[in-house]
Amino acid sequence: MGDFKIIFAGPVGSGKTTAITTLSDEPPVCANQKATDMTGNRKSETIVAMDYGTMSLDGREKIHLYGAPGQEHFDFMWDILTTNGLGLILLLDNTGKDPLNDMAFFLKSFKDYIAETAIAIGITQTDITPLLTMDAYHTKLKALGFNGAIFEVDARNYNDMSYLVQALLFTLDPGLEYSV
Ligand SMILES: Nc1nc2c(ncn2[C@@H]2O[C@H](COP(=O)(O)OP(=O)(O)OP(=O)(O)O)[C@@H](O)[C@H]2O)c(=O)[nH]1
Ligand SMILES: [Mg+2]
Repeated sequence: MGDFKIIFAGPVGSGKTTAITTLSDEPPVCANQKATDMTGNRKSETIVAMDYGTMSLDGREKIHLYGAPGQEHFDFMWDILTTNGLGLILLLDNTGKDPLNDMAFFLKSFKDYIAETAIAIGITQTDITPLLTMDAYHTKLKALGFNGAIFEVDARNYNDMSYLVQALLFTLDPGLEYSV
């Protein structure tokens, strides 16, 4: 079997870069990373329009982890990133202005991809303010006509994130047991 590819999406600050950093075996290539500028007189920081890391599945298969840039003006990247992907992990910031609306927006933006693959949703920052209950997210997800697992996660926590990846893989093939 070839390598797998999972896409992380979600609004600005929802934890995509953190999640990929937490999961990645190798130091990830991240957005907002300082790029060395040889000439020294151009801007010293550049935005890489995605995050990238890898993790191994069962110590064998490699999963490529891509973070779709949160800002909408990078949405042209989303199609490119999803090509041949295995599924989507949507991260939503529970302390955001309107996380349910964010959910609707990202489900709509990635609907073709989700229809072809699978989705698992992680609600981050619930340790800061548990504003919305998981029920509210489940109800919204159903109302929008989607199925998928939803978990409270801390993007900084390896177990939380690996559980979310496993939930996505399980949705794709309930017969398979992975140990990530
Ligand atoms: N308290 C808390 N902080 C979190 C959690 N998840 C992520 N963070 C923090 O939230 C901040 C934003 O996370 P990022 O990973 O940069 O978010 P992002 O989705 O990559 O944001 P953009 O790249 O701007 O779209 C970081 O400082 C993380 O450490 C969480 O569950 N709880
Ligand atoms: Mg980021």
